[in-house]
Amino acid sequence: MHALLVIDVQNDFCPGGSLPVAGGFDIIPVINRLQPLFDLVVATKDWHPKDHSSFAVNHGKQPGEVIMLDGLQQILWPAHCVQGTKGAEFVSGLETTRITRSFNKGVDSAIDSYSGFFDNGHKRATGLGDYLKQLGVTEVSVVGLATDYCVKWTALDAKQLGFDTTVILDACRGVNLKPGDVDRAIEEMRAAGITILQSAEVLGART
Ligand code: VGL
Ligand code: ZN
Repeated sequence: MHALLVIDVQNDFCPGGSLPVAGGFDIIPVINRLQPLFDLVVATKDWHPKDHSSFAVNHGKQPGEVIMLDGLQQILWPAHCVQGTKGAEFVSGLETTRITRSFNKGVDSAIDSYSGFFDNGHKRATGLGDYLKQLGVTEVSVVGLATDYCVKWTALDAKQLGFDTTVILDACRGVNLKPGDVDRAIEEMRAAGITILQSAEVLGART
């Protein structure tokens, strides 16, 4: 069983949103084209309470500043993906009928959660890992937003959990808070044994 993991394809991460990732909309048709090739499609949503500790405004600070939070370095972000808001909804062009389940992350005000599997302290699981294992998934391909945060940490955790893990690069876009962040994320994933592909390679190999 090979699952496609669609990470955080939400309005706030696309142009016009509060934490826009350049080119975010460009990945939507790519993800839609990929979906039918997989046995299972599962999504995640960044799903923060309004008082979330990753929001700069909740500390009277500016986005981009870094603070220590319960022993972990935390980048402060503009408020984004607040539960129940338009910004937290899937981008409207995303095909959602094949998505069997969506897992919410970042729901605890006290800790951030870049990975779709665990919070940043690896203290609490979202349920995604158990769900995939119960269904007999052995391989995952990761797509979505953002390459250098939630895609990267989801892929690294997937690999660590024993899934054969691929990231389909042109079905992802990154924040690049610092120039080169996306390139460094790709190298980090490769070094961890994650396969990096382009969608054409996946579509070509399977159709
Ligand atoms: C993300 C920053 C803050 C992401 C989520 O989905 O990559 N990035 N929250
Ligand atoms: Zn977030």
